[in-house]
Amino acid sequence: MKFSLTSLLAYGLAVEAHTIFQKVSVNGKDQGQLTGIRAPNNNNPIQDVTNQGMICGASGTKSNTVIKVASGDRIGAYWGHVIGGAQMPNDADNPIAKSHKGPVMAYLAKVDNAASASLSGLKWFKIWQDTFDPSAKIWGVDNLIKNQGWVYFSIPQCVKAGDYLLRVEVLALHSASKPNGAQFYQSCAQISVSGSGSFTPSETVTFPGAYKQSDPGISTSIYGLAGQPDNGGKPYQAPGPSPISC
Ligand SMILES: [Cu+2]
Repeated sequence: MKFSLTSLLAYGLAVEAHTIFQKVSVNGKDQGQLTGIRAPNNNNPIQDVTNQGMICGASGTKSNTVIKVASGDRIGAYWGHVIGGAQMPNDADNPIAKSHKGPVMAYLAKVDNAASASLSGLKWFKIWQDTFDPSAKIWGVDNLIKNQGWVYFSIPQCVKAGDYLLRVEVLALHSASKPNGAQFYQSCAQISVSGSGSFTPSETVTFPGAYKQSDPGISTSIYGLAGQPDNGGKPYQAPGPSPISC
């Protein structure tokens, strides 16, 4: 097949300013690219909250590794514009375009075997989120960019030992006032947690199902009167449950 320069520009070189969660660190130790990760093969967002891709992204690569962590460990989740990070030298949209303001959230679901677990019917609970600071006008995504693609959170000390899928999500809200305009980016990490915690969540959610298109954190305009992405100076309510506290 022969491509004209125009079609190459339109398709081959089209730069979409999206992102992929693709790597984990444990207490600062990088576990390696796509190691222990189920990630989509491309950086396109899910824009339909009823899509199966809401679980761990569109099906793509799947590692056989299960990452060992202890409850209380500090987990880093790395986001890049494409798999590997930058799409080109000086990629201004790596790890994600600055326009893509929104929260970053992490969920766990207990599974028997993280390497082989099926994604359907899992019971998720939220362990962390970085949403929006109305006084500083800083979104979770701003902190992700400041940390060169990394977000950090701890596996709560109370979490019971065993295998889990760790779902980390960026919700980009720059077009969220349009129908199905919110962009959901998520992958999952396969982890095995050790420790003496005994927490079992009393409330869990499923994906898809946890979010509705009409949720105030999903169908929303983040632009204030001056056109800045400051949520009009108001607090922002992220979709899904509150993170567990223990
Ligand atoms: Cu995008």
